[in-house]
Amino acid sequence: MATAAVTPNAPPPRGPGKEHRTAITVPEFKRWVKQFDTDHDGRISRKELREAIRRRGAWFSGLRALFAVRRADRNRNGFVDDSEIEGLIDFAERELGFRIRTE
Ligand SMILES: [Ca+2]
Repeated sequence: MATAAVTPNAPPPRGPGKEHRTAITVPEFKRWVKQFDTDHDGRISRKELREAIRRRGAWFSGLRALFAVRRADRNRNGFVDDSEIEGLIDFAERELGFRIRTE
C-alpha cells in the first residue's frame, strides 16, 4: 500500500522569539523596532509596540506594551519617539529575550 512517507521535513525554524539569539547592536535593535512603525510616522505607538512584542512570542503583549511605552516615553506624548527607543532596551532584554550590545 502506498502510504505517504512520514515527512521528516522540519517546520520552518523561525519560531517566535527565535530571531536575534545572538547579541545585536543598538542600531540593529532600532531597526527591528522601526519595522513595526506601520504608519511610518517615525514613532512607535502602543499598538505598534504590541505587534512587536507579539512577534517575539511574548504573552500579555497589550499590557507589556502599555508599561514599556510608559517607561520609555520621556516626553509623555504617548509614543516612543526615535530618541526614546533606547529606553526600550532594558525592557527588550528582560522581557523579549534580546541581547543588546551597548558600548
Ligand atoms: Ca508609528
